[in-house]
Amino acid sequence: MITTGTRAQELMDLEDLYGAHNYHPLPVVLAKGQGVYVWDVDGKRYYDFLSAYSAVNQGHCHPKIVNALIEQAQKLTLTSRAFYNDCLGEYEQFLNGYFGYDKVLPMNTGAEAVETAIKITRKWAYEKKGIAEKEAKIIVCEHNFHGRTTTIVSFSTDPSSKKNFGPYTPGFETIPYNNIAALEAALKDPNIAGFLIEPIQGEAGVDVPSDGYLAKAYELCKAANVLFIADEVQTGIARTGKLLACDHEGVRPDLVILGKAISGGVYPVSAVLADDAVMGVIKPGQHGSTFGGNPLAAKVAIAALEVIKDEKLAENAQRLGEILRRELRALNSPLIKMVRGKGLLNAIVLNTEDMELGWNICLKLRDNGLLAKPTHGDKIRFAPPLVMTEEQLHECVGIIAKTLLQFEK
Ligand code: IF1
Repeated sequence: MITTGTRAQELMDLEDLYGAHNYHPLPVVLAKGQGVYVWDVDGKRYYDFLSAYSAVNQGHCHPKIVNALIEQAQKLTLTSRAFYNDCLGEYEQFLNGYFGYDKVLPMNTGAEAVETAIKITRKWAYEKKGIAEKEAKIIVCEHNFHGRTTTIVSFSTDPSSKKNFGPYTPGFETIPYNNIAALEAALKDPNIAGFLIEPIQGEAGVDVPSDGYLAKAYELCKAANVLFIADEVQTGIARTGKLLACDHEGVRPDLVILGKAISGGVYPVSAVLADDAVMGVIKPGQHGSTFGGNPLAAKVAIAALEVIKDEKLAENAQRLGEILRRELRALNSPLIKMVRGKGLLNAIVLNTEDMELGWNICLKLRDNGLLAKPTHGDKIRFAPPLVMTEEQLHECVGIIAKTLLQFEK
């Protein structure tokens, strides 16, 4: 039964009545986005401190990216890869020049790109490393989040992501995150083909590994002839203060998985980057996707990546992230156990046993004009668009401070 009353309530009721209940959104109904702001259906403005989980690093509806979409949409949107088109080759050249790889395999969603990287790694294992067919294994980390397909949830350690989606895809070994000894031990298995890792674990609550962990892990993988596969879907595209999070440690992954902000949140675009020695295992007809690398995606992604460099968004994320963490720590709120993050990918860990507190604080942040989302009950992610100014950041810290005070006994 659709309840009458506010427009917002009507729209929430429609989702409840006609949509699968695969999400539990914060009760706010958004209708407009521009830069660091979003507006709800009643015209109330909020700071967006989630950035669609780091997909709108360039800010909502960035005019350069939207214009690229509109212009191409009036020419040619989709050809499929059955034919060539006048956008893909130039996009591939641009992307490889931008990130410094030989080849890109274009896909659409982050999970598709992760699945693509898994397929490439397995094929490389059999055809280049010489592992016996069907014996290849990929090391993953506890508390990983790489998407929601059945193969990806097969190696999730989160019961709610995994339960009752079996039977599970075999061929994955799980080790603790940020633990070199565990990786060293796992790499002794001659059937290991790759190590799939988030440079910072986002969904786990912005778990930043120790300095040097990525570099040491990369070194161990190289010594064991194992592919280092960086899932930069959430940490990439300047979010952590460098173009890629691996850049903080000078690590050049064998495979880079990109998504989200590669399109500035304007269109689903993802990609896997690798050099010829790895990407060369994929032959015509062995992998693909109807929309992968379509003209719209190509033009939107070029514009979105140009914005990152033109507006120096990595540098801004680096500078503002340091200010944000410093200011949050300076609040000395009894509710904050820890402030952690890199660039503008941050989270506070709450000092609480109450797994509802994160949600309740986010409801109050919403009332106070800032949108954020809790993860795992006691962590709240703070990840605004990278176009934020220092003045806006200070205003947001004020909103957070005011809100936390409303919960302090
Ligand atoms: C949801 C989480 C974040 C990702 C990494 C691959 C993917 C993601 C490191 C898959 C996607 C999204 C999925 C979205 C919410 C969000 C999320 F909370 F689910 F885990 F960011 F932390 N690798 N993350 O973070 O990319 O297929 O979604 O394009 O599922 O609710 P996708």
